[in-house]
Amino acid sequence: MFYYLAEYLREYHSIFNVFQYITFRAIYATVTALVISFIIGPFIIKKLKVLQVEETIREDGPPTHAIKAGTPTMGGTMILIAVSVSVLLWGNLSNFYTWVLLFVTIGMGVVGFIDDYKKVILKNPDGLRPLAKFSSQIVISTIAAFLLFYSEFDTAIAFPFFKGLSLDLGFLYIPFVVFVITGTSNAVNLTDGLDGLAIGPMTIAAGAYLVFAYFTGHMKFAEYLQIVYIPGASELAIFAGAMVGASLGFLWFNTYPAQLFMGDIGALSLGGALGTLAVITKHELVLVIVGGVFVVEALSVIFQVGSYKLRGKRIFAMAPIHHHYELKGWPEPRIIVRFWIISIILALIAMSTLKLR
Ligand code: 57M
Repeated sequence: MFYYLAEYLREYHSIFNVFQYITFRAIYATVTALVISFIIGPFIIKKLKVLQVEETIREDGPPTHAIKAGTPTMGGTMILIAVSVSVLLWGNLSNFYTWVLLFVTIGMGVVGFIDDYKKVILKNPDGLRPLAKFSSQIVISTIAAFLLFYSEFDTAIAFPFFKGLSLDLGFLYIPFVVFVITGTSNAVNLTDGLDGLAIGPMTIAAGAYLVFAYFTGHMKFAEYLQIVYIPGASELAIFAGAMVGASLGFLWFNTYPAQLFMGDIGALSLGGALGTLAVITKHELVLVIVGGVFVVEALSVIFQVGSYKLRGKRIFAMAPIHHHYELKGWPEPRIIVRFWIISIILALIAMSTLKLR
């Protein structure tokens, strides 16, 4: 909105030109989403308590979680509002990629909402059936993949660290995109099991993708860094900025001991958004590094289930891996902050791939 308003107002004063700059809008999209979260956070927490949208803690989990019973959940609503309003205010709404990203974020949010609604309001502990949940995620990411494919999006994937090495997947790019978006959405959901554990690495990853988006859509920087140039991708820096702001704002309330959980509505949508950002900025494989914490959490479940099925033995005391450390006796804040530290290191390594090629 401000982008268009400024286009009109700059006839009257050159100061309004500043609203055309992506860097300026990305910064203020971040600040706006943060301020929105601070303003609506307390109100949402109060409302969720009144409506009794509160977490029931599973009895087979780590015993330290029992005191978390009754914590308001579905705080992802706040994240979705903060991101969407900020993007609508600061984004250039003629940008096709912004709409693809909004579609995936809100679409995954709807799937998460149905799951949460069944669990929390209808008191059905199983929520949405796994097959229904998974197929809805596949449908959303397939639509996104087709939208990109038919907009003649580059179907080659670039390899970090190897200059000029890329692999054109052609039509196979569609299942690849579906895998990246659905996989990230689920990996973030699995990570969301301790206060601030998912939202910390999410803030850091969105920050890294803000940088990737800016460079990928900037012809000169893309040429200088020898990365794929995607015209229009810079605009996603505004979306990534809104994600950083909304995530920090949510962390304010979700930090240990949490006053609010994000629920599936938050985890699935943020994960979907991160996967889509990775696809459109052509930094899909780098996501394995940037989102290393999410990858390890998901792998711990895959290995645990695989090992149990094949050998009848567990690898971890409990999966996902954060539960393993809890059962080993690590205090919750220690696990959380150490995972954040690892995320920061991984994001720095990922960003170094811009030069190391
Ligand atoms: C969601 N949800 C949290 C909260 C959050 C296949 C299997 C590995 C699936 C996995 C699973 O169900 N994962 C998906 C995990 C839950 O958090 C809610 O869910 C939302 C995210 N979807 O926003 O609303 C609990 O996590 C804790 N929590 C916090 N702080 C937060 O900020 O403390 C969440 C957010 C909350 C709260 O206690 O209630 C969850 O963990 O359930 N299943 C598991 O993770 C289970 N693992 C397991 O069964 N492992 C097995 C096999 C299957 C691999 C094994 O190791 O042998 C564990 N989770 C629980 N109990 N709760 C273990 C048992």
